[in-house]
Amino acid sequence: MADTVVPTTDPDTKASESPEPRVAKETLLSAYELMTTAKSLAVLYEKHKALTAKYVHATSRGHEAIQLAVGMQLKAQDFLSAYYRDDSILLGMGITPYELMLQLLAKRDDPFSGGRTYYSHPSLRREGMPKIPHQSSATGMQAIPTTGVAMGLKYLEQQGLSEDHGDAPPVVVCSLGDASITEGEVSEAFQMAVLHQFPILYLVQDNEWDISASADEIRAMDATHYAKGFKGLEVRTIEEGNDFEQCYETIEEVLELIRKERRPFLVHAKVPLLNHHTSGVRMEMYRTDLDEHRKRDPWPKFRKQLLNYAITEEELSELENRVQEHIVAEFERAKQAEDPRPEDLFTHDFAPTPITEEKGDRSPAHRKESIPMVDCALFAIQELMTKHPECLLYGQDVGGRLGGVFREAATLAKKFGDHRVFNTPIQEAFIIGSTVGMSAAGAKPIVEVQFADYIWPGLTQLFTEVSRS
Ligand SMILES: Cc1ncc(C[n+]2csc(CCOP(=O)(O)OP(=O)(O)O)c2C)c(N)n1
Ligand SMILES: [Mg+2]
Repeated sequence: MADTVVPTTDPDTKASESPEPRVAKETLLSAYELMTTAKSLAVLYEKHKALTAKYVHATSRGHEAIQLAVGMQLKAQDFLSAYYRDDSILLGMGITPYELMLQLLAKRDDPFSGGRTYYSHPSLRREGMPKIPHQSSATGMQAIPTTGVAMGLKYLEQQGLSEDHGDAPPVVVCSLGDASITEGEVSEAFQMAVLHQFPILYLVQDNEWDISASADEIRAMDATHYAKGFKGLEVRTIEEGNDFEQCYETIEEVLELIRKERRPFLVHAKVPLLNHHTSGVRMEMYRTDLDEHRKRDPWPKFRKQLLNYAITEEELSELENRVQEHIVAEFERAKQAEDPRPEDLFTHDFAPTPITEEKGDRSPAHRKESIPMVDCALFAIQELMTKHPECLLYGQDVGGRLGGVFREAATLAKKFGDHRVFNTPIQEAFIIGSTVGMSAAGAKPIVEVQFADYIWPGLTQLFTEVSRS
């Protein structure tokens, strides 16, 4: 590969003394192929920037090792919230370079959005792959809906309503940048995840940058220290988030624990940022630390490790050439792919509703007395909860002790149990935004915000996440 210094085998290591890899060799070779692909995509997009920079995009360059470690270990039953820099997670779970390019170039066949969203803004419901609910590009906001997915999974498990996946029940991965976790919404999500012990992994990729603002300007602590305030959130810090084997082993251990013990984890991986923030915010404008970050490039590090494991130079060069030829050919193909048609504006709009006409009588003759509105709401919720075991109610003070400040949930907790009707902390953003994830997991949440005035702290979730889900 022309743009990289290729390290050679450690001269002190003879073939007969090659150390044994800690991760299976086939896995390492697949990961190397994917890492080479991710790196080559970034180089290719840069080479063709006159075209590609018309479409805003960020690449995973520098973050590949930790992302592949996650993507390669997700299962079809899992859920993922990918960040805009996570093209290596997508490659790791089986999305092809051609599919990524279709999104980059806003083509009609972009599998995520039919050409509507930026590169690496995925949403996916495909047989055999983890599900990715649609989310906005407002940083940190995804923590709430994604934690809602884990809350939904846990609820369905408690009620005996979940699908049987044997010893590998689903997990949820919520990917975040180091700067995004200062958003208040992230703290609401962490609070609920630890309070109720949800099966979720918060993956924080720490490159110490927030566009052009450096870590020391924008936060008093890193993710590892921040997480310490959330009792019950177990943390793994990966100092060398550029080391594939270390990342793979840590993620393997953590995912297994979450699958088994159904509780939240945070993995904090320290990584270099080797490409532009995005195609429009270019590194040469403000980065003075590039030489230091380049020393931590995961690609040459991985290559060197493979040579030490007695994989030959010829094998690696052959693989690299194959990848290079493939992505160049796929780029030509993607450029020729069809653009969206004008009429596509009206596709993927709203799901068709089965309810198209009003039935029944709003003023039945036999009903003489009027019923107070609050009772109507109570009876309606009761009816829904009786009919649908996947239906639950949460909000402030709706739990069994009071049953709502207007007694609008009186009797419900007694009838349906404390797992189906419960109090939340004072966090309207979580109450509203979590419904997105709950629904994606298959639950039917009904939530309450106590007074109209208190809806404002949750309105962002309504606009950024609920409206786009
Ligand atoms: C709510 C919101 N505010 C601001 C932005 C603009 N923005 C886009 S990326 C970014 C930096 C995020 O940094 P980090 O989370 O560390 O991710 P990195 O790009 O470093 O991988 C910002 C501020 C946004 N997308 N959403
Ligand atoms: Mg960052």
